[in-house]
Amino acid sequence: MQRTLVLCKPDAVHRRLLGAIIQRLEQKGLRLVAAKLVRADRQLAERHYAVHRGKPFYESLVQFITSGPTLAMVWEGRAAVQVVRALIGPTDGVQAPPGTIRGDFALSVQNNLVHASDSPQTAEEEITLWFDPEELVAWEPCDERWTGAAAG
Ligand code: IDP
Ligand code: MG
Repeated sequence: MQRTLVLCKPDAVHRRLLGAIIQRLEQKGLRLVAAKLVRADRQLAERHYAVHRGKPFYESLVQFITSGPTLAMVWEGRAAVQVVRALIGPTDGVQAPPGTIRGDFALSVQNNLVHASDSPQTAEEEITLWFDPEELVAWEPCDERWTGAAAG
């Protein structure tokens, strides 16, 4: 089972879109295994976006991601990395097709609501960066007794 890091960036928190974003990941069948609200400091932001250091948008991006709370999450499921990238859509909200999170809710390139790991290797590194191991809660899907459908 694969895991991926998903961040709801400060614009998602400010715009009250956390529920809508989480709903899509849950509806797809992915499992939430960790979540916390974090105000990223500059060091965390720089480590997270190290690959973009030197690019024209880097400084603005670091400012943005440290500007308010981020909901950091780990989601698990079959091909979770690829599946979440498909659900969020391309980076630029203008290019992102309707039906994707960015396509439905974002018009900006920078303020595009969500980050998701782009490979299994990156996912491992990013999960380690944002979470301590004991913050990950592994669980199995419940059986029907939990829904009341079986024995009440
Ligand atoms: P991704 O989030 O779709 O993986 P990346 O290319 O890895 O996109 O860029 C990381 C983040 O940097 C984007 O999500 C977006 O917030 C920001 N970003 C990327 N390209 C630009 C740009 O050209 N202008 C402003 N911000 C950008
Ligand atoms: Mg990226």
